[in-house]
Amino acid sequence: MANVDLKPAWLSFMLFVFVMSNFVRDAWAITSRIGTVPSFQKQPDLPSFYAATDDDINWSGRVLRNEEYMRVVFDWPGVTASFQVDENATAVTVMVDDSSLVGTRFAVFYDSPTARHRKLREFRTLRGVFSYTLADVGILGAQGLRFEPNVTLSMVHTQEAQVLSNDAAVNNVTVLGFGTDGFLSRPSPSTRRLEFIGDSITAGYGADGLAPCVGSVETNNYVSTWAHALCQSLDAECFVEAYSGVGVYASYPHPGTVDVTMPERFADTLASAHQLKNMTTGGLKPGFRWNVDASTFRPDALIFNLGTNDFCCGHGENSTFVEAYAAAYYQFVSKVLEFYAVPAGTRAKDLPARPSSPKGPARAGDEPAEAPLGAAPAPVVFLGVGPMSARYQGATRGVVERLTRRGVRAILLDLMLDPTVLMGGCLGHPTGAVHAAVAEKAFPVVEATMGWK
Ligand SMILES: *[C@@H]1O[C@H](CO)[C@@H](O)[C@H](O)[C@H]1NC(C)=O
Ligand SMILES: *[C@@H]1O[C@H](CO)[C@@H](O)[C@H](O)[C@H]1NC(C)=O
Ligand SMILES: *[C@@H]1O[C@H](CO)[C@@H](O)[C@H](O)[C@H]1NC(C)=O
Ligand SMILES: *[C@@H]1O[C@H](CO)[C@@H](O)[C@H](O)[C@H]1NC(C)=O
Ligand SMILES: *[C@@H]1O[C@H](CO)[C@@H](O)[C@H](O)[C@H]1NC(C)=O
Ligand SMILES: CC(=O)N[C@H]1CO[C@H](CO)[C@@H](O)[C@@H]1O
Repeated sequence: MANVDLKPAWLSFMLFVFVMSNFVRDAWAITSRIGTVPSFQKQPDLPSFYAATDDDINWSGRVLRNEEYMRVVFDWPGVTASFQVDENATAVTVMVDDSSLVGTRFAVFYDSPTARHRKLREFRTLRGVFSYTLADVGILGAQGLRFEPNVTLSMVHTQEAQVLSNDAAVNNVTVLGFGTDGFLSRPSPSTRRLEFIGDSITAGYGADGLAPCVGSVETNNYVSTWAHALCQSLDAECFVEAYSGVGVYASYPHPGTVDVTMPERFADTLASAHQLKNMTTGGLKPGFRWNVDASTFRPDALIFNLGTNDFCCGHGENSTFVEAYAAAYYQFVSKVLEFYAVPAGTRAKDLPARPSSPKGPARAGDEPAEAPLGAAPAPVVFLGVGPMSARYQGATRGVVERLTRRGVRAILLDLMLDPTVLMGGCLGHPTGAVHAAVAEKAFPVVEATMGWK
């Protein structure tokens, strides 16, 4: 949750209230939607159905592919399905089996040679198996768009597992497939790839809310974040691992959730894997291990922003803690770089397609004489600080310097805005407008460093 300095008794009480109010509101929302205006409609019969595991559908982000049942299961925010639609289609739908308690939300984007990143709509799912319209001639026409050659549709998951239900067993989302009267095909591969690793800021906690409010399916939204804005403005394909409350060395103390740090969660295919503690053993429910496969997805840059939660609660005044944070952060970044290291001797044709070598304005000493972690250049590392607090800036700068000494191209990414800017969203989090300002600040730094002008 937020990096707000509250006294512990207040904190527990407030969190209790938040959890209960969420529950009541969500229960009400479900009942009212079922009773009055449902968010799903009976779908027209569409002649073609593409299974979620079909080769024509591209998934970005961590998903569990069930080839046997031809389904794709996920719960991290930012997971994206994308595909091209031909010019004669009139509608595309998605069939979702949502096992979460309160439903989840998706945003749909349209890209064509003439219109970039146009948001068509957002929709909220219901528990159960239903179809939802992603796009049709009416929705497109209302925005002056149409199905034309080389249109790509992207469906982005905008919520976090932990908001959907406290029960890890019932908060995943399964996509069964896509219906259409046209043809779907794989989009042309993106030449720029980013991986974001962050906390509630990157997950979009409370970004659609206006304070006072708390995180919920209504107020949280990944597509309102600085991370999503950067992916779009840089035309990059993104993998996102973001989890509210998470820290590098210590997560935000929250009575309702398990204290797991990002270095531990990084191994999870489903963000919910670590959500439940086994009451008998005290151990965590094992999840599906995510095996980083550099031949499938290898980011050009890793963009971390972790520390807002670590430095809550006065931890910044504890020098032992600050040192432990810096050591854990350095180790975590090193570990992730190791996952993406390509063994010496790997033939170029075995590597994923990469853009021509970045020739950004590297300061002398930034660029290693030779890539130290393998045959292919290691991803550039950005360590973000802000916009909720700069308390972790000093320690994070130390991590950047240590990585740089080792030959890693590491950059401190300053995401702090003018102190007069109010975060405005739920529990001290940035609103979509503030996120946009953060992205605007980060954009020239990432663009220049990566040589992506
Ligand atoms: C779309 O329809 C036109 C006219 O019937 C046809 O010439 C064209 O080949 C169709 N395009 C595709 C991708 O099927
Ligand atoms: C669509 O993409 C294909 C191949 O990527 C290209 O040859 C064609 O010119 C594009 N058409 C339009 C209208 O942009
Ligand atoms: C997803 O949720 C369903 C229904 O609660 C559960 O049976 C299933 O095991 C979950 N799948 C995964 C991969 O966790
Ligand atoms: C908890 O751990 C015990 C012992 O390993 C196991 O028998 C039990 O099934 C676990 N419970 C859950 C809910 O995973
Ligand atoms: C300072 O942080 C260390 C490391 O987390 C912890 O063991 C110690 O108890 C903390 N000291 C105080 C006074 O909180
Ligand atoms: C065509 C396209 O965008 N392909 C992407 C599909 O997803 C993988 C990751 O799973 C990317 O690496 C591809 O670039």
